[in-house]
Amino acid sequence: MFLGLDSSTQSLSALIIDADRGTIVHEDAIHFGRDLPHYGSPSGFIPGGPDGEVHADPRMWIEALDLLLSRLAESFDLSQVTAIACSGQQHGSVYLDTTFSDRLAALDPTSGLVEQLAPALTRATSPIWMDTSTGEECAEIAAALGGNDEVCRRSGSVAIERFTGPQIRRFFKTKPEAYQRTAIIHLVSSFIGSILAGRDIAIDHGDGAGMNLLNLHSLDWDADLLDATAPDLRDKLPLPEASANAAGPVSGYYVSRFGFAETCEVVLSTGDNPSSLVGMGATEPGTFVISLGTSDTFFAAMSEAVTDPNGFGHVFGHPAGGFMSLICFRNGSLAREALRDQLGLAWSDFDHDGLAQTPPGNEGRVMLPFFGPEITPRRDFNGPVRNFPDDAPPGVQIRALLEGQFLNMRLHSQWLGEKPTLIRLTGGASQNDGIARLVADIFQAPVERFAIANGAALGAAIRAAHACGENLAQLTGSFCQPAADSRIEPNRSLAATYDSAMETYRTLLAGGR
Ligand code: ADP
Ligand code: XUL
Repeated sequence: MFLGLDSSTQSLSALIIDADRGTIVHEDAIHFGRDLPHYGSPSGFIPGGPDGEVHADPRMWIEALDLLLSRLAESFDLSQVTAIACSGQQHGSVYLDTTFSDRLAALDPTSGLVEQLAPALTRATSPIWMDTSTGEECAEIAAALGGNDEVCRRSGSVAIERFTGPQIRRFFKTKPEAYQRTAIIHLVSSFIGSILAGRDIAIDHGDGAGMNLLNLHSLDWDADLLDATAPDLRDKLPLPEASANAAGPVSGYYVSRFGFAETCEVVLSTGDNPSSLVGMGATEPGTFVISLGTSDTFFAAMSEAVTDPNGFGHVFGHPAGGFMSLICFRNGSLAREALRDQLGLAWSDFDHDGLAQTPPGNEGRVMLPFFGPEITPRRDFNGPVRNFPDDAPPGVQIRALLEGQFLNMRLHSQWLGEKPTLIRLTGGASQNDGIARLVADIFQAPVERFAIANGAALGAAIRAAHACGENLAQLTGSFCQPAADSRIEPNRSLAATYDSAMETYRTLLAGGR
């Protein structure tokens, strides 16, 4: 049995697999807003932060871990678990003083984690990936390196507001004494893994690459990026290591309190996107994952590490070695919902009154689908741009939005230099048949839909099994299966239509009509 944990924005979830039988045997989750309302974070973060700050209370993550494990121990014999691995929301960081390591080593199973660990925090709240407060710090880091091209060449991404390095720099600038008192900085994923292992564990290459600090060529912290970020930073960071490495046996706290075996191994943690790459069975190049959630994300294993010359996409470590791409599109479901509400429609009308009423390619009518600020490409908010009248019929608008979104995705994933042989679609909007068909036609690749709600926790459980010697391809083959009858083949006769729509889209984006 292998336990995967995922500490995401809104919840901490657990999934246990039986690797021999190929079955998921147990699942549970703590919803931060619902189960831990005393942290005042209905959606997993503290609302109303100033200047683009989005922070969460790390005590909430710690308390959730105790609560989840006590629930698991009530309904499952945890002594059967051979290994545990964690996944965490990327980029978020936790700041701790010199007492943290000793506290971890001496955890007392007769009292709770929060009271034992919270006194070590040097920063009461943790910036998370939704934080946009570090524009100035990004500019400073880029300038120190001689430009963003160099930051991207080394770290796989230009300096990005939500990435951990710029966040650390802001902490150093605004709270220099607290920064100085900080002995160790963890990512959410390595923080949770450290508590489980009872010692500070390494940061893996998957999540570590989301910091603007890891040099992807040497797979070590980059001396110039460290210097550009904050003083003495190397001393405050765990070492970067391969994701599949073991971190040591589970802490005695978990043996005494929840009945884990003393031999149960903790495997290094990784970020939720690298973990989902495994959980979606997309560990080989050629299979692209598109997740249509609040934002849309796109990720895939890479045959070779190339970076996005435009600076929109990211390169992270692949949890099984090598690299993966990740591209985020802020106007995902947010934009689809905005148009749905403007037109006063339901999701089912979206398909029937939208896509079904209009021809593929929309007779050349194209929309830049930005209903709010966008990060890929970077755009301040100025609303969608259309090459057709604003009062066109609903069907035209809907098709233009959806085609615009996937043309934008196709255009901004071209830097990968790879065409998909298969697309695995997940997230809320993947339920929509018309949307799934559109993805197949625009990318000219078969689409499989995934029912798995928790690809990141499944990926963590599979990684735990893989690190203990189980075969990765066999594991993904048995656990990462698409929903029955969910495969959609592309209509090959539409290839030219969408090549031409892409050119129209590109022209509109460049300011033409
Ligand atoms: P997240 O993980 O970001 O919370 P989910 O993957 O759960 O998001 O997706 C939720 C989103 O899916 C909702 O915001 C909603 O807009 C969208 N959604 C749900 N059902 C449909 C549908 N049938 N068609 C299109 N979008 C849908
Ligand atoms: C990736 C990112 C998000 C978080 C969400 O760069 O910021 O996908 O990992 O959990």
